[in-house]
Amino acid sequence: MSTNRTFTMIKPDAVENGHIGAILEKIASAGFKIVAMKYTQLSLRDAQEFYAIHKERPFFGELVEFMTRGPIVSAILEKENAVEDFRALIGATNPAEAAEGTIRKLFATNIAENAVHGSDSDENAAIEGAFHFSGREIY
Ligand code: RTP
Ligand code: MG
Repeated sequence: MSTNRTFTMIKPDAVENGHIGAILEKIASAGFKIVAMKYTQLSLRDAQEFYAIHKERPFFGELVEFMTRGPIVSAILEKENAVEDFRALIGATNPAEAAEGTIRKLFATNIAENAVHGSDSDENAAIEGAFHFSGREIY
């Protein structure tokens, strides 16, 4: 994957609350092009592997339970400076600290159920995109 891509998930809370359309609209308006997308549900194993970096954190069990409790939308997005610009668009992990107009400020429930994921580096964007999509699913 080239460095102008990032990976995102619309998390179960945002799906449950009916925010898929509004979040995709924010993403498109910010200039991101969708190059892969699916509506899916993570298995326990998927979530444990995806968030393995957090496995020693106290919130790991809660995070895995949350991320597997319902469907998500996963996508690979393309734009110049994608990783950094997307993190700016989603806002801080804790929506209480997220800037006005950011996706988490608008749609997140709390620090744990925070509506969206965004890759934190080009390297992780490539790893996470490849975890969710085969080469044939990326356009
Ligand atoms: P993400 O990876 O989902 O884009 O979120 P992030 O970089 O902003 O935050 P990170 O530190 O990577 O945490 C991953 C996800 O774990 C949940 N979390 N819960 N209960 C808590 O204190 C807590 N802290 C983090 C959130 O769902 C967070 O996005
Ligand atoms: Mg993270």
